[in-house]
Amino acid sequence: MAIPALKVLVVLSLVSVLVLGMGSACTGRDTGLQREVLASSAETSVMSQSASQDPRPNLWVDPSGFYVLRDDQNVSSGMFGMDFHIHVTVRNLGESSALNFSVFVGARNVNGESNFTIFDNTYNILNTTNDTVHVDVDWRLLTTVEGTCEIWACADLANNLDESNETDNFVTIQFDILRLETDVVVTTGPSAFKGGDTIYITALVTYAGTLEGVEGAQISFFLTDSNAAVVSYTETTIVTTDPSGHVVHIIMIPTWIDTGVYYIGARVFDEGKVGLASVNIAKASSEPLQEPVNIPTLVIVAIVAPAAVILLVYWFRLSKRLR
Ligand SMILES: [Ca+2]
Ligand SMILES: [Ca+2]
Repeated sequence: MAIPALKVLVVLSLVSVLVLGMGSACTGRDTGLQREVLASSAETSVMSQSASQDPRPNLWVDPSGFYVLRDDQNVSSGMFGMDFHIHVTVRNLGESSALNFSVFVGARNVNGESNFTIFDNTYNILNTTNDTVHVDVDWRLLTTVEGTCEIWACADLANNLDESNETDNFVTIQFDILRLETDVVVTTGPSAFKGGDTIYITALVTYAGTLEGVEGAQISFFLTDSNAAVVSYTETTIVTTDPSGHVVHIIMIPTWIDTGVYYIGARVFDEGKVGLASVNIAKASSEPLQEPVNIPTLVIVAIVAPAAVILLVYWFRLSKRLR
């Protein structure tokens, strides 16, 4: 039995030598790389300790989660009357809950001349790690002033929440407001009229080159002659298109107008469009062909007529005394 015991002892000794040898070989490869890894680990540990020591929340507006959609497509431009959807993603990267914080969305032009709020609301993020609030905003562009602007989003705008990082709460997207280009189709039912008649107009305003109606467009109508000159006293009041881009209105045809072919023009905001629909206007049947009395004529009549009456009375009294 002594011999097998000796064999086992020898084998164990050899294994021990091999293991120790390998261990010393690993130790022998403790190169600069290993020291760098260890140092890096130590730094990471210090950083994580430092971060973990800051108990404050930290709101972060994720730039990749901030975008403007139209019909579910990402867009960076638009025109008056178009509807957009703005999406904002806010995360709390901090170590405690972010309570009762605001999210504002706005637009400003790049010159800083105008800046307005599109949306604001208050949110809570109760969990402490990477929890997220998704803010969805419907926005209709209601300016015709073209130019480059920025859509912006800001978490905790008034800085009511003490955060471990206050510099990552604001993001912007460039957004170009394009000139409103429209097509206008005017229909009148009958196309033959006479002086003194009323023309009933139906008009459809669409984005140029499309069938999409423009809602909220301000439009007025007028008559032009064949030289595209606006006929006096025919411009209508301004009316606003409905959600489908339609509008109905009337034009009063002056009784004094010459017979002939005329055209109905329209003015969409400040842009005039002429020759949209032709109308044939005949002589007024019962009204005399005369220009309307204008204001200077009325003023002269108002001054001269009383003076004439006073003079007449004075002359009458004077003639009575002379008798
Ligand atoms: Ca922050
Ligand atoms: Ca803050």
